[in-house]
Amino acid sequence: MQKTTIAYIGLGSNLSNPRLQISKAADEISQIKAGNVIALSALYLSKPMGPQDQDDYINAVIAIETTLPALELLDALQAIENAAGRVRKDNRWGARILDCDILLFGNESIENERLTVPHYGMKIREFVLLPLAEIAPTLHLPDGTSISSLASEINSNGIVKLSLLK
Ligand code: A4P
Ligand code: MG
Repeated sequence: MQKTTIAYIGLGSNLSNPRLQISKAADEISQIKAGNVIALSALYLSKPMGPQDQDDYINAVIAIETTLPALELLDALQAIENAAGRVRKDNRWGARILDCDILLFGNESIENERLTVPHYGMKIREFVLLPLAEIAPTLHLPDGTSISSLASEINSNGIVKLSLLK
């Protein structure tokens, strides 16, 4: 039997109708072969981290169960980013149509030229921790840190959990 891994993916967008971009991305992720979506957080409206001359972001976290190895999952996510029209620019943390980051891949720690998992910024980003704690309150990082404790301690920086009607 093939190995199945639960992966958590952070989604972010602040261009070209961000709410639509995130719902489309979730839909496309559900169609990745060798994977099933097991949870999707609410959408969160967050202040931009990085340059402030850009719009607020919509963020969410999706959990999938997959038999793909991590690098193949990254390939699939980058194809989804590219299909959404993502243009990679040099401005660090600048505006983007769609960003799909692998936050966690099972309990693995991965470090190679294409992939760092757990994602390097996840412990200090409210727009990752709050949606992640919403769908996986009992989850721990490979180093044993509890996601719920990180989420309860982080400065929320004005993040708003959106209801379906808003
Ligand atoms: N890469 C390494 N590890 C990973 C991983 N765990 N998941 C490599 C995904 N990719 C990973 O990514 C650059 C390279 O990182 C990839 O080719 C992959 O091999 P990218 O998506 O092209 O570049 P990026 O996302 O612009 O870079 P960076 O530094 O990862 O940006 P971040 O950290 O993703 O931040 N503010 C709010 N409120 N919400 C946001 O979502 N996002 C950013 C981007 C800035 N400000 C934000 C938000
Ligand atoms: Mg990225």
